[in-house]
Amino acid sequence: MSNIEQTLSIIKPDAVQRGLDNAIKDMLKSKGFLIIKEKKIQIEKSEAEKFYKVHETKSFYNDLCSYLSSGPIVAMILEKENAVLDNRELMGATDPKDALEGTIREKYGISIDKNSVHGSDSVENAKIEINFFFKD
Ligand code: IDP
Ligand code: MG
Repeated sequence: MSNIEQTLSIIKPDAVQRGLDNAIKDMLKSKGFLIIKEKKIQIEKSEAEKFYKVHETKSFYNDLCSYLSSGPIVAMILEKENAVLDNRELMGATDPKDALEGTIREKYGISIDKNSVHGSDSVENAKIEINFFFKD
């Protein structure tokens, strides 16, 4: 049975700044992801705080929100079979030094904070995050 899902992917400021948007999109497309919508934007810190609210008690929350709002990002709606988990697998571990070979973070991530991509972690959060960036 098919299980087509959508998930939210973000190419983070470190990767956009290094001109890696197309290389990352090519990795996604080569794994069968369709890019349904995309936009390059820079968000306010207050918007980053809303987006990452789940992390508000963490020590790194303030730096994380400053970082996500520090430069242009590319937000994308990705679609494919099992998109949420397959995107997490293609992204690799949060800390690039733990990310498996062939993953986006292994290839392009600089550090745990500058790890090049975001991806929704559940179907439920994917819906919330897609709505956050593409509600209109
Ligand atoms: P994820 O991006 O792999 O889903 P989360 O645990 O949801 O990882 O954390 C969100 C983001 O917060 C990470 O992508 C990373 O940039 C940052 N982050 C997570 N843990 C740490 C940490 O221990 N120190 C600094 N930044 C962190
Ligand atoms: Mg997460």
